[in-house]
Amino acid sequence: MTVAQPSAVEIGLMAGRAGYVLRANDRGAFTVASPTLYPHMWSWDAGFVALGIATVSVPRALNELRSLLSGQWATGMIPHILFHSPSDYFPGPERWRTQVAAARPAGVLTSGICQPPIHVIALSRILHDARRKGGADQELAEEFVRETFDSWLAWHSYLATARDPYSYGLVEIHHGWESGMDDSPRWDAAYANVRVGDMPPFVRADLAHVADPSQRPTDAEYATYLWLLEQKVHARYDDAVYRATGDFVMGDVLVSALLAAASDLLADMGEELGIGGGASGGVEQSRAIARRFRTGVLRSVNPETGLARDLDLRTGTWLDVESAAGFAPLLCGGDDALTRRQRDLLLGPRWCGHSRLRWPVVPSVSPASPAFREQTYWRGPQWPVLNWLMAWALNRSGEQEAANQLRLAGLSQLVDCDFAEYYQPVTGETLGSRDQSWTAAIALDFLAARRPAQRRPVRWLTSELPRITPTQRAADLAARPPRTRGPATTPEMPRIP
Ligand code: 2M8
Repeated sequence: MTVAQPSAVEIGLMAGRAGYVLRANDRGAFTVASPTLYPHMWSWDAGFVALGIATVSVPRALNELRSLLSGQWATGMIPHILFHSPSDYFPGPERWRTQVAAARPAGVLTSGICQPPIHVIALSRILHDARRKGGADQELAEEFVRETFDSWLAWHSYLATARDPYSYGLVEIHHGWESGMDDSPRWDAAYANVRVGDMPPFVRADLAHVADPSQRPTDAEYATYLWLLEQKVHARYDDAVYRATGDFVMGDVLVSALLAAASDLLADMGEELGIGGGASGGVEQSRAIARRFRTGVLRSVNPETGLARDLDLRTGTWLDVESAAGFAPLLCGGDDALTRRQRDLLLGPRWCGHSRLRWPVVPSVSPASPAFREQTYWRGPQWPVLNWLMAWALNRSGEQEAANQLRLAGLSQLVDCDFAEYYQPVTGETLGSRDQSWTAAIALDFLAARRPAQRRPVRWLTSELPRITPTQRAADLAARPPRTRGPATTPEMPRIP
């Protein structure tokens, strides 16, 4: 498929507007995930945000991660939301009631579950940037790694122990929100067995921020999410108690692959900086975590489809769904033949090369799958951060050409500068929230186009992109449907206890 590449002017505008979005979403020490729909700090969003900010300011990027760590629980868990100020977001801290948990942090309100461990991947990229810049940035970044090494290790160790008590090599998640892919068909079979019990009534706030409710999970799905939240509260956020009593216990391949990759990177940084040494030191622990979860991910692959599978740990059933999480082995590596097979599959006609796609970038679910839905959240739409992850993984495995293909197509998708939460894969329409921080952040990262030798300036990038004729560009723009936007709202301020 030929993709119309952005012009030099469009690229300049994109960089400026992405920087503006991150600046506007900056609340001082942290960045909100989006201005209205997600007015707090989300865990994996913060990782992407930090690596995007690092292209502009290393100190501010490090502060983002420092701020996230202020919410770390005594167990090592990094919670999925840090609530810094009141908002209309639901479920807020009143619903999470984390005061029942002994391990909660002091001084900041948080949710009681976690999200994919992307943070050390971001940190290693920030360190990479800082070293290129040298001087004060390099010193700051290296000092930050020394200062926080044990916190990241505690986070990874939490996932490797409390969330994999039987050493399966798959991180156990207790809520679909922990996968980051809330309503993905990955969880349909498991959710179908959940019977929602008695719980306090609720009013959803999210639907007020999108143009069309079909872009978000259904009410029934939301009730299930809140029911699992109640079960976590009843278990006092004790993982072992929840495991025995909760309705949703899944081995998540994507989380596991990210844990493996992040643990390797943590060990690399520890070695480079001479920290975490010794036989029982952090470097060795990190390598062991990486090995275990890489093995778990590789073991989950269905030999027929070539995709990794989640495991329902309550029933022992593999979950065969054609979601982007199936490419988990690309992220953690470990089997070169499989990496090549997954590269071809990802770029081929069931995925990025599917004939119906507006942009050849990673869809959340294969358009060839019966589970595919064009505009429903994690059931098919394209999430730029997923495309970034796959491009990052391909690059790391030495598949530069494939990585660059995803990067250039990803940049073309973002050329309207909406920086939407996600994209309708067939029409290219922007969906969900606009000015989403992580989308702006990965645009900056893609524009910075780090290469192994040296970081290239944006000027270089424009010469790499083939020019398009005005006629072709006009035809592309005319082919797009008109954009719809959510109503503007003035939320009431609820009380944070
Ligand atoms: C979405 O999740 C939140 C719940 O955590 C929501 O729907 O309210 C997901 O896309 C998640 O992956 C993301 O981190 C979050 C904020 O962008 O929004």
